[in-house]
Amino acid sequence: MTATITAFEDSPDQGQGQARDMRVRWALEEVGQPYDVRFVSFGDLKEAAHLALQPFGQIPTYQAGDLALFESGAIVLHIAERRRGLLPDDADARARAVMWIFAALNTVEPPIIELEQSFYAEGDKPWHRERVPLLQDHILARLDNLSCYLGGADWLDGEFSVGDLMMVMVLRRLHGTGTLENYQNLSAYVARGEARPAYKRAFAAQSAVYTSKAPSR
Ligand SMILES: N[C@@H](CCC(=O)N[C@@H](CS)C(=O)NCC(=O)O)C(=O)O
Repeated sequence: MTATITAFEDSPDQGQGQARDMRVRWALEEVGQPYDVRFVSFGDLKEAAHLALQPFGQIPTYQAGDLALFESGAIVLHIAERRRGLLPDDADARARAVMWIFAALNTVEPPIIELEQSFYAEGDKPWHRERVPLLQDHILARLDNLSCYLGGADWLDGEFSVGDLMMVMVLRRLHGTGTLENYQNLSAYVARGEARPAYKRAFAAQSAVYTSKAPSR
């Protein structure tokens, strides 16, 4: 059964892998699950039809048969659970892979998003300039710990897993900020993720939307 996901018709980053459908596309490519994409505008996101699928008016969503899901973490975990390739066989190692999804989404991503959003939401406030270093420090504290934990390993827990997929996607949000470059092992970790054939296929499919070379599926 072919799943259908939603993605931006016109993404703010023009298909450079930051919109969260990229996480889902990558997971689908890793497990070899075919998918269709339904493109939505920012207006569509707030319409009743989309809100019935995603109560917060966001992308991505995932539909396959009777199942409809939202939240990129839940979608990616579902994909990983249904097909081989993203979760280890060993039960304890599977639990740890899931733990890393939560760590990426609950511990590492929030300060990154807070800084990003501060520019849109508070950029014009007189105190914003003073707040930025504080928000940057929150990110650096997480990166220090993560970098220390990863050390010289290729992946967070042995073989590549869905936990790495999510962590790489979260760290990629720092592209262009100069932050990741201070951590040689984290930069190499992200590059390792981006070098995976499944990542490349997902990225090409997302960016092709903007270069009008989208392969028909
Ligand atoms: N926690 C959600 C966040 C989804 C999210 O923020 N999606 C963004 C695009 S990457 C969006 O739809 N933004 C439009 C909006 O919030 O109005 C997830 O991981 O799926």
